[in-house]
Amino acid sequence: VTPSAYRIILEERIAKLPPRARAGHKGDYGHVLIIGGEQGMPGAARMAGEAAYRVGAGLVSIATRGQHASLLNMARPELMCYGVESPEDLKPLLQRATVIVIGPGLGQGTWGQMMLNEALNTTHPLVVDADALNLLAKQPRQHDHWIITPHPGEASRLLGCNTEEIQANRFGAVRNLHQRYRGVAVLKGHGTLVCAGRQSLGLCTAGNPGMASGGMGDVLSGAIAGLLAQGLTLSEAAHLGVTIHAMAGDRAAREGGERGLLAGDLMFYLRRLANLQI
Ligand code: NPW
Ligand code: AMP
Ligand code: MG
Repeated sequence: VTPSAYRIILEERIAKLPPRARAGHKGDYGHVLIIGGEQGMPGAARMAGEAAYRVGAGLVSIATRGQHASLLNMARPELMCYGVESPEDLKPLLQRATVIVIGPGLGQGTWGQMMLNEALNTTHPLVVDADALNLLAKQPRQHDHWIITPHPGEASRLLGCNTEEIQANRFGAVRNLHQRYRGVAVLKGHGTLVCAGRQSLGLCTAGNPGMASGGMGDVLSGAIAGLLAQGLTLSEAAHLGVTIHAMAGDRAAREGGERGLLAGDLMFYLRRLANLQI
């Protein structure tokens, strides 16, 4: 797929986003709650949150470890940040949100497990990523209202095989992920795949190896959630989120090269692409 063909794909997919009304207010564009940021990893939650804002979410909150809340709030004041230590702390935040992301920097300890158990009680659309997927692999469940976004390592845990087997048959793997976990499955990596049903399989050929750096997947989960928050279906948000994210990576690499590309460098381009400033 050529860059100009990607432009057409993006235009078609962005057309699914309702245009912002002149009198629109932040309540019209959804409220994303990111749950993550265990010891040492508040940055993952921050990047997911910022990406959700950069594709157009109205409000973004972060539920994180107590010691990280004020730090995150200072780093990106637009994010509302809450220290959450128990399921009771999380409940009111889940009620206020319209879309949930769980996983970026969540860790796999008791705190992360407790947060995941509580988050899975919600009926809101969910993006399940990173450590939430590693926890899910130990206790598999099915949902129709979630998007799972594993990289090949996480996919191998979810399917109980090794990474090489995933990479040897990526189409089969994404179909198996969808079959076993339901909802929408996104298998990340070079040539990201999206499976939203038995007859629905998408391949993204945009993106580049500069994107093989820490935090890149956290940006993707936030971007998908920001699109869900604006009313797209699970399938639409997964396809558009993957497209915008990969194209943003390509734009950023075009500016400064692949080597040394940071996940945070995508934010500027996410905004531009979400507004069709290509
Ligand atoms: P190998 O080595 O080939 O066997 P993990 P993580 C494989 C947080 N972060 N193709 C590969 O396996 C995340 O949000 C926080 C092939 C690799 O070693 C998580 O919560 C950051 N194989 C947590 O860290 C920034 C591939 O998977 C292994 C592959 C752990 O997440 C960083 C790594 O997977 C990070 O996002 C591919 N394309 N991609 C922050 N700033 O706060 C991956 N693999 O062990 O689940 O570790 O992905 O780093
Ligand atoms: P994660 O491993 O969760 O941080 O996710 C990495 C993100 O960067 C995913 O969206 C991948 O698809 C993307 N990515 C990483 N390496 C490449 C690559 N070589 N080509 C295209 N996309 C990549
Ligand atoms: Mg990741």
